[in-house]
Amino acid sequence: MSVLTDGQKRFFEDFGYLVLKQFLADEIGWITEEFEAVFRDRKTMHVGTQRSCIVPFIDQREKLCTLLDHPGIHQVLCDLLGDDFNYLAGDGNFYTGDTGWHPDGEHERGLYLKAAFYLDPLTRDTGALRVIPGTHRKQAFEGTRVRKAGGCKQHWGIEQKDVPCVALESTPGDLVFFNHNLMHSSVGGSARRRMFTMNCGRRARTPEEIADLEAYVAGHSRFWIDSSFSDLMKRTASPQRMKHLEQVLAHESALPELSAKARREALEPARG
Ligand SMILES: O=C(O)CCC(=O)C(=O)O
Repeated sequence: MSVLTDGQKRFFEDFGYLVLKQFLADEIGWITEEFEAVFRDRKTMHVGTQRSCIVPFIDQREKLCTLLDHPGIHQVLCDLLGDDFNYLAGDGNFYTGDTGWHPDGEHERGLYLKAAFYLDPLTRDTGALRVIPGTHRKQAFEGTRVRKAGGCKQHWGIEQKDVPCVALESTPGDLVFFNHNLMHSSVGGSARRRMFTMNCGRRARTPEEIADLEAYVAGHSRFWIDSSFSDLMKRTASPQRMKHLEQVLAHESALPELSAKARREALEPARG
């Protein structure tokens, strides 16, 4: 049974994002402890001058993997993407400072979204996610500069903080979903702003959608990973979870070679 109302589904479709206030209020304690444990286990020294990023993220701890099985989160993802949605990995971050305006994707087909878990209270000017509603609809903005808002200074002579937008001020326990094509940014965050994500997409059906999925998965080579998911994520998967991993697993055979190339060519894995 749907968790989202028809109005919420239409809001996501039309504006490209959806905030579920205090959706994880009862669980945010353990989620935050597990988040810290991943960085502790990895012995990541976050120095606060640049973003620290781990991919895949929830995969690193058995309990975090279960967020993909969480009845509420699972149902919202089914509501937005269909019951056979793909899980597409995600990152865990200590962000530092501002994030410039950008979309995460330029998808012409399918539907790709990000579920974002912000673990600190954030206001408009202290690092809350900012979005330009509707910009996931690429065609509607063709012939404008709005989907290139990163160039706000040249285009409009304004700072990134002054680009018209909605700031999704959040409290730990809120859950933010946004379409990968949506323009987003943040301003004024601390040097240790904690956030992790789960990327998901509608199951690919046509050859073109499969090609898009393969390109998306291949992009993970920048993180120097040979599979989109950890062994732990796969080993502990129930049949329900496996349904959301299987299409990616069937289309990631190019990843080891691409990652080997990335290791030869870059000094370190990408930080986002
Ligand atoms: O919170 C932020 O600073 C930006 C997040 C972001 O760009 C992303 O997850 O794609």
